Amino acid sequence: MLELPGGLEKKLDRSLSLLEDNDKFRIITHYDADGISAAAVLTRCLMRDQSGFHTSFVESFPDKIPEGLPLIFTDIGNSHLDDIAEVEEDVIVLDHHDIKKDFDLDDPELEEDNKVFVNPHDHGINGSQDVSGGTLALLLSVWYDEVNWEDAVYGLAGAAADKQAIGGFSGLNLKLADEAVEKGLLEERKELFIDGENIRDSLMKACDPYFSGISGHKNEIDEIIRDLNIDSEAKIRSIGKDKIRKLNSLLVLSLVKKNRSPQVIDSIIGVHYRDKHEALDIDTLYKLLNSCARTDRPGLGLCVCLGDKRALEEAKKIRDEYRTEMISKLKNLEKSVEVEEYDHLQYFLEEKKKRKGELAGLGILYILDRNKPVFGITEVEEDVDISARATRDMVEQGLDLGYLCEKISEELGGSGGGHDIASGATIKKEDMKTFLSRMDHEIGALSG
Ligand SMILES: [Mn+2]
Repeated sequence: MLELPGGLEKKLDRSLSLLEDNDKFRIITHYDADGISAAAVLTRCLMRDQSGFHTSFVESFPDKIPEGLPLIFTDIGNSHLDDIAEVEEDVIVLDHHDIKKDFDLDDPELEEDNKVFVNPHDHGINGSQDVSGGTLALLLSVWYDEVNWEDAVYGLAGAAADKQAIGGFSGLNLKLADEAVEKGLLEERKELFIDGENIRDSLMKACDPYFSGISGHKNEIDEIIRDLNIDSEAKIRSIGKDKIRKLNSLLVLSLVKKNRSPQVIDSIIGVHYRDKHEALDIDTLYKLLNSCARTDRPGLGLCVCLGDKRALEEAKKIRDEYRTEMISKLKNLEKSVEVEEYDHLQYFLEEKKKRKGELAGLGILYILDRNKPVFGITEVEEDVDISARATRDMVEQGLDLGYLCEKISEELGGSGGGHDIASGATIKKEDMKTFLSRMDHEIGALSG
């Protein structure tokens, strides 16, 4: 079994007694892919146990916490622990977002027996890199019953969706993955991974990773297929090692030309995991869940994780449409006409609120200057909604976007927060330039 910090084990044990004391739960989860992953793991755990459940996907923390059923919050909740502490019901919070506000998780008054706040940061675990909502849920479910190791692929997909697999899993994610491999449930392979139905489709719609000059470029892809002398309808695994190696060199070259980071380049041929029984791999699954989430179909994503084959087919269609849309947005971003630069940050405007975060994230990994954080901004009525993305290197040098987004947006009467590497804010439209120049100043101050 896993070795965990003692304090965390205690929290998990206390969560178990709440799981055992009740036979019906309300799961409230974040609507993104990691939130779907977390809900899926818990739902599968409860179903196996013949417990009832009611799962809700929320974009942000609910104004009014639902009453009447024991609650499990996943991938959300850490920003509202004081509100959660007030409710009557039994509550488990499994959230990997850092707590920025002063909140004493071990305050005896709050730590009544019927509330457990499982916060990795409290036990020396880096929630932005080493554990996600999905893997925190997996941890609890295997702690509850070892049979739930079968759901490893569903939990780890959440971590991959939160970009915690770039350069390989680490920390608690890696421990969980290793243990699932050890138990013979996941198969681990080091290979070139680009998902899609066949090589042409994979390259046409490759947005994560995005290969500059190849992704979405029909003529260039035709040429590659001709040069490799392969059938365009072939699956990548079927073309043989030599041709895979050649294809890999071309893809790596496109990343090198674009001055991408070593971690990004290395992760093209990285460790990929496949569930042995469900014939489902983590990368395909997290991209399906991501497409479902971004097109307002998180429930469909959950059905995929519950094994519904028709849901899987529907999700694949949605993924293909979503990738086609993203490719065209990424190509526009690459033309850079829409990207504005400050000394220490870059930003772009995006009309769709639910695309800007992912565009910013993919942009900084594959397209834009990788030495400046990226801000994707959408106008929403009187406000602007902002998603900010950094790289692991920047975070290692001391950048904490979650802290800065919270601080600067609150100074301007808005709200914000999140992870050090990925965060967001909402402020009044007229404050946008002030927000950006203050942010620019703060980021500049970090590098001295
Ligand atoms: Mn998450």
